[in-house]
Amino acid sequence: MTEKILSRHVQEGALEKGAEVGIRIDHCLTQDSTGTMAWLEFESLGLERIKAELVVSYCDHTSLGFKGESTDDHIFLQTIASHYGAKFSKNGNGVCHQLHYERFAIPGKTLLGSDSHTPTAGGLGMLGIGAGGMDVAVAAGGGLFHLTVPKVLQIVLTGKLSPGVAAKDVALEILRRISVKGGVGYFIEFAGPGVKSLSVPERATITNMCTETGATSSIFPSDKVTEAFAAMQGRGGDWVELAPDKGANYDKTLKIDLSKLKPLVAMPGMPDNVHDIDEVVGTKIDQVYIGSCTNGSYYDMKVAAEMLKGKHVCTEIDVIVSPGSRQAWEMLMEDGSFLALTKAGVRMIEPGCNACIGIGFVPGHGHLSLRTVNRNWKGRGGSKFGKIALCSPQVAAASALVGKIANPCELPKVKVKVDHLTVDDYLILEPAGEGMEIRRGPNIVQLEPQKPLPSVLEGEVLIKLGDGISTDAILPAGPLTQHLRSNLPEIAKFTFYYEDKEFAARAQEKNGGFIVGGDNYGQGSSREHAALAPWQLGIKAVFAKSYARIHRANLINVGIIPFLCDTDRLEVGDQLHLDVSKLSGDLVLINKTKDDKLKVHHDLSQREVEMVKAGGLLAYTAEQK
Ligand code: MIC
Ligand code: SF4
Repeated sequence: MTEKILSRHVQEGALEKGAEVGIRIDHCLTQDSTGTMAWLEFESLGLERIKAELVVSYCDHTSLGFKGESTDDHIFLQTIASHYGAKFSKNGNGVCHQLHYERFAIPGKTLLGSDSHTPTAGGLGMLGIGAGGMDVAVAAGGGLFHLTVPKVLQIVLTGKLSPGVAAKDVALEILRRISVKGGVGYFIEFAGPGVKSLSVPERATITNMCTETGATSSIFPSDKVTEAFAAMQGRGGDWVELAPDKGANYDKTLKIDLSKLKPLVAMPGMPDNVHDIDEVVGTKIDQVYIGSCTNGSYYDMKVAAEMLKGKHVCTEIDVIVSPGSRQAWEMLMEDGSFLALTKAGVRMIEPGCNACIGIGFVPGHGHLSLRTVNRNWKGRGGSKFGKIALCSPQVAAASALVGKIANPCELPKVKVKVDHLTVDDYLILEPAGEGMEIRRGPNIVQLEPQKPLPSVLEGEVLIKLGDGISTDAILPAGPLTQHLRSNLPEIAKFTFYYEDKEFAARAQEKNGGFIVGGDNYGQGSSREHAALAPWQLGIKAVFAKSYARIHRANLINVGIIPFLCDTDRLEVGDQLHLDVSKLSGDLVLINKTKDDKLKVHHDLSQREVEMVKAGGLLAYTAEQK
């Protein structure tokens, strides 16, 4: 399926595994925390209008507008989208990924989003890829998106989920088996007789969370189930079939028997810290949060409502429900679930990202919050000290009743069938066109121009980190920074805030320097601020053992070379010297402090080498004109 889609979109390079190709992008999406930068970058391209078939600017991450700066960001996003010809989804309408598969996704087409969970659209058979804002800006302007052609991992599903077991458990099972690194360099394709037992929202839960394996994208076939879902969305005409050819080859295959799965929980730390429910049942919790782009569908909410109807949640904890879209929100009102949840003691919050990135409901000291979201690493919920565990809406609802992790399979079965959906696009605005004045608050700060790479990089190692450093560790989201996403000089002050509060000040004082990471450096979000902020602080290069795909691309886009090397011999304070006048083959890194020489290399393509030499993607794109 992915080969078919790529072959219809490839415009540059040969479609061979491991080779770099440039593909045409049909749809683009931006959201409010990465979108302001993406749109400023789009503006700097000097185009009159967007050129991709459809671009939607969504507001969802800071929809509650708890700071005036975020409100200014929203107005900027609304007016700039309208000016350049993009649709705009207003605050309160829901989370970009859920909205995109509900209202816009088309099987077989490509979607590039400035958010790592863009593969959610794969639940409807669309090839969604997460990228940094600069890549999305270029694609929105009709430019190609470049990627290394991944291998394909086929996951064959058989059987059917048992009552109490959910699509989320499939996602957690995949993470348990292949880990947060197991998808790196792969597209994941779902196949097998079990596929037809899963609805589109259930499939979208799985593709959403395959992001956590490091996969470039993941996709389900587009079949009769997809067709019925598109028809319920009033978009029957958008449906096309998508299936693999008989005898198609895969690089790897994994089998999951849905009927054998049990409820699972990813305990704090990493999304692959997965446990059988039996191992963690009875663990005391302090909060339950049901929502996010992983589990925000009407079906998910309705299941929770049916489980809590006529009962009360435990008053020792807080229970919050935030549907993923206004469609789900309205339907919960129409069918009485909203009232049932409210009477059960649940706090209902408007559709949006909300607690998922720590906008509200930040867990307290030593607290454990049980959530249906997709990420649970340190700092994710908006504080360093609160912990997050991941589970299905079924586990969350069962646990909400007793204030402890509980097994939904031990409760009476609930059956939910969705046979109609309410469509309401009132908060999706059509563009007005060039006449629209772009309104910018003082927080919208234009990026400084990208400067060509010097021939020598010199400076000090400013920080040394372990394996699996997430973009949340590099640049935390949540209440600290969320309102500063459009203001790079200000947000840069929070770089590595939870790892080392003095980092930004030290980097500024020393006029930049180097970062040393471990394995899978930069895993997690597409947030290009995690590359832009170090760039703003004068970081000259990163040395690590391996990089997560999107962060690697973001570093290159801002002109920072992600070097590969054995980092064991590098320490904080080491003075380094690296001649980068020739970027071919191995380079010799001179450690002046230790009087040591270290071989370093990079895996940049020729195009990427040209890009870093120019100073980054924007400078390179300007040079190409
Ligand atoms: C996330 O879930 O980490 C985010 C917040 O949606 C990010 C985007 C961002 O940093 O704004 C993502 O997934 O890319
Ligand atoms: Fe929003 Fe959370 Fe989804 Fe990111 S993972 S898009 S913060 S709901």
